[in-house]
Amino acid sequence: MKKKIALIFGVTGQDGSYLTELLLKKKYIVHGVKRRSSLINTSRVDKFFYNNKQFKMHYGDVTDTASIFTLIKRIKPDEIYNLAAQSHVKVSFEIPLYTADVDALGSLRILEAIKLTNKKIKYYQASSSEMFGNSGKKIQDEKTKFNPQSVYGISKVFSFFVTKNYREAYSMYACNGILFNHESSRRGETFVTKKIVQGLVNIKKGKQKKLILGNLYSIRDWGHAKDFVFAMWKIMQMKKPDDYVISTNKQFSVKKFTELVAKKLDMKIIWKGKGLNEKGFVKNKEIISVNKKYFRPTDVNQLRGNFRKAKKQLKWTPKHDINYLIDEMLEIT
Ligand code: NAP
Ligand code: G4F
Repeated sequence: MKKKIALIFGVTGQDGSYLTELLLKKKYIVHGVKRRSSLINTSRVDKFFYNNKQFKMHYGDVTDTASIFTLIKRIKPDEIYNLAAQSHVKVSFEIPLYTADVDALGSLRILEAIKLTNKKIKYYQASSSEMFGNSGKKIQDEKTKFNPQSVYGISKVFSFFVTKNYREAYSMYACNGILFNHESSRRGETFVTKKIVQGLVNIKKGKQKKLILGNLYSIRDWGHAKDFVFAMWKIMQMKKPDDYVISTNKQFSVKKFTELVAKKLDMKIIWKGKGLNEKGFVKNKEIISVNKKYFRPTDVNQLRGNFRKAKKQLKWTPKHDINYLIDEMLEIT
């Protein structure tokens, strides 16, 4: 039987590396798109697939329409996963136009290339719970109204609707995974979970004095990236394309996540003070403080996803809980 061919935009990221691993196990030929950078930025994939003949990388960029067309024409993929994004919400306040170019128009460029090249190619869009923003609902699902709080979230809403529109207007297999936060040992260092794990491990080893955080009271629904890329693949194997919330339906504050990590490192945190003066002490030594530079002009207060539709239709449930997530992150930090 002919092997399926997948093309992944954003292959060098956290999800790109887990998805590559999954698709190679499923006997796909995987093509990944990497960006040119002055230092090597492919460590997440080189480490695992460098010598794998079923895996190939190509230069490209979702801001470069010609490279998208060229790759799709040359590779002739069965499935395209668009994971490419300026994925940091806080950074989207600092480089909003660039963020919109990549996160909103990038998706449209790929969809248009599919439409003009071969409408049978399936398309996955990496949509985000940031689209819900401050929705006013305690639990969010596919029917919850979007109220995004950043250019990142707004760009993802554009991509969500453009994906739905190409599905409806051109009968394309185009679908959205609305993924809630998912983490792993491969998570980028500036996202809060990785920053906390790395910071506390370094403090424990005496390599770092303090961990400086922003909004400790922000609440997220954190899953494991391994489970979430499996959901991406499942979404692409359905008879009909559709949109699905992927989450754990459990939520924790940034403060609670910090306490859970500290406990596993045998560090008991005593909190003192309030607001910007709140500090965390271990054995009377100040190890955590708050700085306004890590706050966003507008933040999403709380997220908790209802994955009932994915459970029913995709037969998907998350396999790993927050304890597994923290253990894995601690083991490989
Ligand atoms: P990530 O680690 O930041 O990876 C993003 C990927 O996009 C990287 O490979 C990056 O390349 C690439 N990229 C950035 N700009 C690009 C451009 N102009 N052209 C081509 N590629 C570009 O993010 P992730 O956590 O794996 O997330 C994957 C996708 O899911 C993203 O779209 C993100 O917005 C979305 N998402 C993530 C979560 C989550 O909690 N992780 C939740 C919901 C949705 P470099 O390596 O060169 O930077
Ligand atoms: O880890 P974060 O930066 O993730 P955020 O903003 O929720 O976005 C991530 O998840 C989205 C899905 O909901 C993805 F679409 C997106 O691509 C990305 O993967 O921040 C989580 C929370 C925020 O409320 C932030 O204000 O933690 C708070 N926080 C508190 N101190 C901090 C910090 N965030 C960061 N990055 N750094 C801090 O020091």
